[in-house]
Amino acid sequence: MSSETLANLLREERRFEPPAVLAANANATTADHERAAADRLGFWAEQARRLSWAVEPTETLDWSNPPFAKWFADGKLNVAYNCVDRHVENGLGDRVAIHFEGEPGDSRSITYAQLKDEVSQAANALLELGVRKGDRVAVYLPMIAEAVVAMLACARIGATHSVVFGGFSSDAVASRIQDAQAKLVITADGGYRRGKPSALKPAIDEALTKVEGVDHVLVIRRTEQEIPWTEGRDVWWHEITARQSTEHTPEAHEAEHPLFILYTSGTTGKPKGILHTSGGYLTQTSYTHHAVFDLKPETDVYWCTADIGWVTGHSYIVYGPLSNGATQVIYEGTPDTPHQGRFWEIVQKYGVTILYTAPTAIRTFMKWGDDIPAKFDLSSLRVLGSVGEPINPEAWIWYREHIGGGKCPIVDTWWQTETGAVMISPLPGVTETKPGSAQRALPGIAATVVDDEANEVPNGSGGYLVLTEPWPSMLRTIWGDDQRYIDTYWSRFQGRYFAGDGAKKDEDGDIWLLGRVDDVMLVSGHNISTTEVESALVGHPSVAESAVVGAADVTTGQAIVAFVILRGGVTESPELVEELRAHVGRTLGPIAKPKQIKVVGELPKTRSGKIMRRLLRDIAEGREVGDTTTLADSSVMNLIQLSNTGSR
Ligand code: 6R9
Repeated sequence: MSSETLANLLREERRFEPPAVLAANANATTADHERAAADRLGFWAEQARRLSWAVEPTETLDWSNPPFAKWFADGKLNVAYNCVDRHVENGLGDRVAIHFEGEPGDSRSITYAQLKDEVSQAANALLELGVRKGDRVAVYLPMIAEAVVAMLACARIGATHSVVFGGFSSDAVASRIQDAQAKLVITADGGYRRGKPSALKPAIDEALTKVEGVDHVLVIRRTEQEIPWTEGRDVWWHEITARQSTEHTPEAHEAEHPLFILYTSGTTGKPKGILHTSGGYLTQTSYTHHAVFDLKPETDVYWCTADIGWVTGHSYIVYGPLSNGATQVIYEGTPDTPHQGRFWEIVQKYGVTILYTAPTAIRTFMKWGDDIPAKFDLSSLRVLGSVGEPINPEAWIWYREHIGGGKCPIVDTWWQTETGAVMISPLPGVTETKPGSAQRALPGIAATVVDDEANEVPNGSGGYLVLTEPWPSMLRTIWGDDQRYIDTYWSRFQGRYFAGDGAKKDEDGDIWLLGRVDDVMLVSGHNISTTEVESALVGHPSVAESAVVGAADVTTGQAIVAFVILRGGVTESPELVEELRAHVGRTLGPIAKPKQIKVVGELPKTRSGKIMRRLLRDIAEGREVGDTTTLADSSVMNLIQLSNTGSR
């Protein structure tokens, strides 16, 4: 990286006041930031009291051996008890925990009392299969309610789960099973995707030809398709759970007991097993879910559209919402099956009040057209969330108008697998929002932007996002590799956590995320963020989505190459491409004008919706395309390469 930090090109002046009705009764208040700033550890000790502890912690943070943190170390609790049993004990057993909606249209509502029985039976089944506290269990499932039950059953007995995206290849599953030395795998025959059953178990069978140490495969029946079966190793979930008691006494585990490992692919090298532990993680997911989404568990219906295999599914489907006694929707399938209004039909059916989704989904809905959500009653919605990528101002405005009816605050939540919970976000009822900005570190969190020399940048400048104090839900290490944990996160800027994202502070000191530092382009000596150029392109009425990369260029070092998807009804022409280049020039300045613009039908994305710019760079530089194993749909690259041969 050159010594010049990220350019600050985008000007976005729109502002939205918090709605008065919401502000009057919001969970978060303007005083929270000040209170936490005055006594950060006291603030977190107070938040820890949201939970039920078998042994109350007397210690908040032990940072005597940085960067290895211990939070609430002398406390003991059971995470599953906190997410399920205590609500039943508090008389809320009849409250719906999960409204499950299958892709084919089957549905099932599960109360907290039923969830307690199912989690207890699953915990007893794991014990019968020889799983013990400290063992690792791999979970490879579709988006069904049993995925939640499986994770909570592990947490209950102190087994550490490692959820792998259903849809990752058998090689990806094998390497993750091996790295964590999982003893048991929980999978399903298959799940429904795009209108048909899609098999899962064969990938596990293949993975298990490559790794050792897995005693049993526990198989949930979902699609009833034919699957291979290994006698003695494979066990049907419905058979083993049916014979278990619905009683299971939860043991209290140490606050620092490993709760889960979740692998992030990163751009290079072996996947990193991000380790999260129990007490601090649950404290911060619980608090942030309460404050950031303004959850009122008695009346809200919450829906996070993430997959369980992404950290968002862990923190904001399982642990945050359930620890708060929320009622939530879980949807198995794709947003366009059987029609493009499926999400809005679900919002209408359940009266969803809080919706949490990703910019990639929002841009897809924009592309499909305003008339689709307009056919449904979305008036129940009151808070909208975004996560996974920077949200372009135009997508933000579209979300607000066409989904939120112009009345819902949008919380643009910045965080990572590594941070475990939301770190930077507006607070509904408190923050005056700015389209495209995650704005401010949450109470109890310390974030800033620094330059190459680790100096904090002044307002109005860009640089690297860092976290300057430990936080309760921080990763504790990379599974089995403490040195890599130190090198990756704590070495670039001494004593500070380096997130790997570029960011800028605006004139008010609010934070705008600019994308991964690895994706930043260096054009004629200027660092330019992919996010800002993409936002400018999506700001043009003809463009639905875009991805921008820097390709090697003899004169400018790197040249900006943009891939764009046009909105429905717009046709490609050389004039349009010229107009788009001019539009970026007008919006951001001549330096940011793309040298080339390629019109494509799809963009390569991971299962959590992140654009894999690395692959587009391969195309832009005429290289063979690299590793595509974490793509949601690997055929996309062939399509882009084909459409590319025709362009200049
Ligand atoms: C939760 C999650 C982490 C990376 C992160 C950043 C990007 C996530 C964002 C955002 C801008 C937001 N990211 N939320 N960028 N604004 N609101 O996505 O975790 O899959 O580990 O990805 O995602 O680049 O560093 P994970």
